[in-house]
Amino acid sequence: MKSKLRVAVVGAGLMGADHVERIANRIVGAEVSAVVDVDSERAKQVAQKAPGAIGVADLDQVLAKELADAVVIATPGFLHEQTLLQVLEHGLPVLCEKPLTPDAQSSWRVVEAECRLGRKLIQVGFMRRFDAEYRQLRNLIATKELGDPLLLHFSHRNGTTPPNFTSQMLVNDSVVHEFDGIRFLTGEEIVSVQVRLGRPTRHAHPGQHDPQQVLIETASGVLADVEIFVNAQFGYQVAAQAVFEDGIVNIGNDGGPYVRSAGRWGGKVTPSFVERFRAAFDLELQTWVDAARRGTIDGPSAWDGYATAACCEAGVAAQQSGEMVRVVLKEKPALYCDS
Ligand code: ISE
Repeated sequence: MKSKLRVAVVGAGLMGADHVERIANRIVGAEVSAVVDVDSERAKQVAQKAPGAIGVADLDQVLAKELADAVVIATPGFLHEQTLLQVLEHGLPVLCEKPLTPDAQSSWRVVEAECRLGRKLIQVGFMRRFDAEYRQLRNLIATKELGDPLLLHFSHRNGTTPPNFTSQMLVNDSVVHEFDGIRFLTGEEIVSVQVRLGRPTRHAHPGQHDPQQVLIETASGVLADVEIFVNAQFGYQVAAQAVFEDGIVNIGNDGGPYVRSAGRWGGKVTPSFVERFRAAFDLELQTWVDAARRGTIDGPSAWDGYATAACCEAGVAAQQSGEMVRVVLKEKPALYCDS
């Protein structure tokens, strides 16, 4: 095994820079060898966070010179397919931030390319699977300690969104996490999605409907509802309540110190997903690095990326029609049947 996995991080925006800092400071067995961004100045600036890393505008240069053993993709979703196929051609392990690609058809092309290769190299960045409480809830479902799960209630609240955050993005960019989360927690595929648009907040941007209520059903009939509210003002919150035959489980409650001071009591709300999921991101990256050094992945696969892309497509169609839309998946290739 190599002493350190040399990682090229593609995309030097918020998530890319966060991963560079994480790999440089907290991940064992890996180092950032290159930061790639069309804006080469920005790439160079972010590369300064990681000793020895170069900043360049083109991934080709890095791959041709064999400067990386693995790749993290943190560019906007519409750029993922091309980069994924390019990295697969070089046979390198890759951690691709969600979404795998923006639609089911392109995600399926990625799945097919990986199947032709015959081994799993793509892990998708669904970090909630690495959150301690998500894992505990999944375990409670798997062991049937509280009987069968019947209902899942999710709250997904962001403080604010930029003006270009469209109504479709509430599903594609935000609820994509609950689609994967439900699949992860229950071990089942999602079969239908419906979206209800009620009274919007005055804080919504023009053309953006916020909040939305997304109703979801799994193959065995578990019913889930997601409140997605992306201009909730107060800060960030991702929480869930699972209703079982023999009990109720809540996760994602505010944690941290409970302070009494100046005539008030309480704690702090996390401002964004970066802080809320810092530990999950760390574990996700460490798990991916450990697996990549063995030439494999250990987390959500390209199939999971494809299945959630199909749910998002159904979700956007449901937003537009107001109807319940069925999620139809292609047959799961043998490569993914162990997960
Ligand atoms: C963002 O892209 C994320 O991935 C966050 O986890 C999610 O809470 C947010 O709504 C998305 O915009």
